[in-house]
Amino acid sequence: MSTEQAQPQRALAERMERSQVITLSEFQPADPSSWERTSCRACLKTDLVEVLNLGEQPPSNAFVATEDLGKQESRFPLSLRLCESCGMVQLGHVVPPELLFRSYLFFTSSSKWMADHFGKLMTENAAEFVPPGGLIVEIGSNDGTALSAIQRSDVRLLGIDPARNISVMAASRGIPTIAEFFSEPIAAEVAKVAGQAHLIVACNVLGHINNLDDVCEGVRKLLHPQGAFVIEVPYLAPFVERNEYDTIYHEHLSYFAVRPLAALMNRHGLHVERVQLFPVHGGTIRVTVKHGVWRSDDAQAWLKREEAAGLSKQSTYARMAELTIRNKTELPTKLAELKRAGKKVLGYGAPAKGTVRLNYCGIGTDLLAEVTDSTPAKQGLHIPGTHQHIRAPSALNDINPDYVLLLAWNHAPEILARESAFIARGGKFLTPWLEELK
Ligand code: JHZ
Repeated sequence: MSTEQAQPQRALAERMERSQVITLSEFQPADPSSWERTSCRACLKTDLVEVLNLGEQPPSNAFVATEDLGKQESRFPLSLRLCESCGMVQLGHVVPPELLFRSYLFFTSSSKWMADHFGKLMTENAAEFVPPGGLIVEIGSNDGTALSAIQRSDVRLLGIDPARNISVMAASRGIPTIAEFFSEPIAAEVAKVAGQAHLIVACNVLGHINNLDDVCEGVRKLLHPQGAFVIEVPYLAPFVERNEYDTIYHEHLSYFAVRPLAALMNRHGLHVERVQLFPVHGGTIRVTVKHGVWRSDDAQAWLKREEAAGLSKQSTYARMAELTIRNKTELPTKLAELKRAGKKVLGYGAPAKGTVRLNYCGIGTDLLAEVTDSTPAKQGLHIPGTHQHIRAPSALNDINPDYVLLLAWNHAPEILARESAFIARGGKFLTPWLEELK
């Protein structure tokens, strides 16, 4: 960061007190081209092999306005690589983060279940690690949902998130937010102005960051000697076992297992202390990291399990590639059959993963005309690439479909509970892997 960009940081402490959005640099129009990364994000070696290729795809959250439907959309390569040296699974190409994250249409508050999950994470970890007067920093704080769950008035809160539109929402609910990408210089500046943090939280954001060394250095400087860095990331094991290929998109640069994550932390004087598994986003690990370089018994046990599961073997991903290719035929075939049988189908949810699934499988508006989504900012727009119109959830009653294709499959329990009336009148929920849910 240039000195010029660092200037406004002088006012950081005051603006934190006034819960304002803190913008450290002016938005630079993004360079619209992607670039290929040839070294591993975790160990920096160049032993990367391609294990799955989804072709050229549009950015999954680049929803299209009706007036822009005729215009050309950007597409970037989407290929998954395995590091044969440390077992890190990652994307081969990087789309400029300015393009993906400055204006963002995913809101943490869009799922009550997730909001409760993150709220619990914050309150439990604040109770365990943060003394009165302590600082809690959230990297990728989105709309402030998680931080605002903290009811204690004796701690200080700070969010850091590059999305300008969402930082404003967080600030309006009382969460001071630096509207920037987390980086080592920003972390160092926060430590200087506000002191070190007893708790740094990063949920579903580490995978979005290309330069993980920079993040770890920032955390090393910002984290109090007795503090904890709590990370949540979708876990590689269920990703492979359940073939969650639709979670491969340009935003997700890394697909974490404990082994490469622990090695990465060790390179920066940090270590994995505790690992917990949660059934969110198809299977998520919460990893507690602290200062010091050693391997906890907990981390060792996870490493053994990962080895037994073959997570760093190419053959594991060959099976995943087979299932992915099969889904590319089976899902459109099923939708075509339903259409021929005169059945009405509506998509449920416009998550990033829905964009990947529809584009990779080549499902256009002929096979699936519309989807619903509860996020007002997505309603009225169209899915990138395949152009399904996104409607408010009330469309379910207007259209009264025979089948609902559950694109937001990770929220199945919450959605099925909400749509019990639809199920009671004979409506069917179909997962993208063609399972009928009841
Ligand atoms: P959802 C997100 O991916 C965002 P996405 C992010 N890229 C990330 O890293 C991963 O999670 C892990 C809607 N919805 O959570 C709201 C309904 O319509 O699967 C959302 O648009 N009705 C940071 O985008 C979408 O579905 C409902 O009842 O794949 C869900 O998106 C509910 C519960 C949700 O995230």
